[in-house]
Amino acid sequence: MNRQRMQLLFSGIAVAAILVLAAYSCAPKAPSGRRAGAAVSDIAFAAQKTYVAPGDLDEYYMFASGGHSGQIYVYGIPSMRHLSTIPVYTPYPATGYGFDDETKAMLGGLTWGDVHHPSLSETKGDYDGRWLFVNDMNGRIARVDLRDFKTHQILGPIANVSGNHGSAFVTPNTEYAMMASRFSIPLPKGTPAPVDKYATDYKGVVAAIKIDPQNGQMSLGWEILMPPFDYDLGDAGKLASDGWMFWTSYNTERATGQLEVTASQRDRDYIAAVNWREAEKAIAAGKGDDLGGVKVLDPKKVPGIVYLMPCGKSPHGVDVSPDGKYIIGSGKLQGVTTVFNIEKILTAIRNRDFIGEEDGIPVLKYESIKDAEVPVGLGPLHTQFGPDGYAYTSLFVDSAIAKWKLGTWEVVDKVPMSYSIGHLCAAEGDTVSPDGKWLVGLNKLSHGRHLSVGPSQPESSQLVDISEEKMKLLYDAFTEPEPHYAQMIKADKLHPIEVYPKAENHNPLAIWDVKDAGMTRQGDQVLVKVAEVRSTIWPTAITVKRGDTVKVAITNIEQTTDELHGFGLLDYNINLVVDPGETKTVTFKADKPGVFPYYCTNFCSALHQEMQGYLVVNVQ
Ligand code: K7E
Ligand code: CUA
Repeated sequence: MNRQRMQLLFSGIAVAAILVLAAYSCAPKAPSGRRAGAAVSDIAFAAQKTYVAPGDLDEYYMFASGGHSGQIYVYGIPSMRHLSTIPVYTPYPATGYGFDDETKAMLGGLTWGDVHHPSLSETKGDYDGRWLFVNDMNGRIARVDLRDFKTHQILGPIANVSGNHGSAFVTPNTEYAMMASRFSIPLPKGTPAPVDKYATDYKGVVAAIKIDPQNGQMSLGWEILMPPFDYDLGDAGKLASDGWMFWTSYNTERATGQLEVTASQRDRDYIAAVNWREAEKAIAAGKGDDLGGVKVLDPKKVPGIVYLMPCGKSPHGVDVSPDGKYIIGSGKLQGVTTVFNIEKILTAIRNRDFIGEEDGIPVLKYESIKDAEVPVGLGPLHTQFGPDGYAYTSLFVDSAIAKWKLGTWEVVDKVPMSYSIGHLCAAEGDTVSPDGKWLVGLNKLSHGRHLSVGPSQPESSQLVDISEEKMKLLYDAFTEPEPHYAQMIKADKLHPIEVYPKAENHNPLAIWDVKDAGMTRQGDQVLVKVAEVRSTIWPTAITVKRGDTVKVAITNIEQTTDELHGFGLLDYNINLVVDPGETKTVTFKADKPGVFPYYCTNFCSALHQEMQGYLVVNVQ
């Protein structure tokens, strides 16, 4: 595209953005605080649809990314009530996460992460309710166990991956969770090279993280060396496309500098199609080279594992239809989304219908592999699916969701979003059997739709009813930054525990009788076994010497739902929360002499306030 056309396109986008801004800044508000314009019958309909009576339960869980807050937020759908925050990459004082020895070790000294894509584990392409995997930009993937809604493992930062945005998408039987580099760098990591050598000396990788089917434990599988593009989003093939993994990429110009200009020159970028089963075989056959301690396949030497599919300029999302037949990718500056057909892709590969190559990777012919360009509207980003052959595409620039039909490619409905939607999340909307019913738009702006809270405005999530032909906007909820992706699972697929059964606590430092609480010493190493039960912290006093290393192991000996106890030791910046039946440890150097109170931070009984004791640190 030449410069003039590009400027035209950008000014078109700017005009659209101004129109959107104008539309919402002028929207009048009724004096009651209720938005004017909505008919009472619409309000009554929406209220009835979303109302979950006191004591009643929601139908779905939605697990939403917390972006650079590093957390996962759990919502009930359709009420949109925030039920829980699952800390993953950032310490979270509310649950003591990142303060005890175990979670501190898991965080490895890093105190934030940028979470984008929660990925529920799947069996035969359907959510199975076992685990939730989630990426962090800093080359990591975490596993949350849905039995207790806690983070149990953080793997990484993984070698060679830089800027792990295209992650943590799982394959249909959770064989792998995938990763991809958004920011190509010279490899192995730690090798400096000037930025002007970007096109030749910088590389991206895609990485496959192996998942143990028994316990969800992750380990590094293998990687594939990729040209220095920015790999953005991925989705695993399923059914018709099982065994394939797709990633969008931008900056196939291999440009540096002001990327909004330099990386927008070509009319087409690529979707990389990776045959992960073939890659797995190649690794087993010893075809991987060691790079940074990882087995890495080079497509130049191992043909048949990667192909490039030309796609509209600077694509963002890529989404595979429930039957696996269609791969949908959108140039994010375009007015259409492209539908590729897996049969056509496989035929083109068989016929070697290539138009060139990039670092030894064949480039397929666009016209041979596409089925349709669907005129969804401006700025298509992400697509989700319903049970009836409908697809829902978010339109960032148009600030709307388009509903369209797979196969006929007809756009049948649009609903405006307030404002600037990124991802969207339909009920089980990226499985082999989507539920329909509910769709949540995850918007980047909320301006003017909530009581003002100053410059740091919340983001907005909007609930849309997709049970009928016409989509209906039902509800606004406001979220922490940054609502990238979310997934919605039927509530009855999860069976969380509410206490940790005593029989499962194998911590050697656990005690179950207050008589066993107390202190032992070996030189300057002090071990304190603590029992917490309504409404005492046993022992009620701990006396140590300055310079001692003190390890406190706290067991909450309750087996009653909701009876959490805390352990706050203010002056030493210690904050533990121990669930019923759980044992946690914290180790610290008693370097401040004096008397320091410790107390229970979780309101647990009428005498919660009495649940306290003293740490005495003697000078000698
Ligand atoms: Cu579109 Cu990181 Cu998936 Cu944000 S990403 S929207
Ligand atoms: Cu235990 Cu408050």
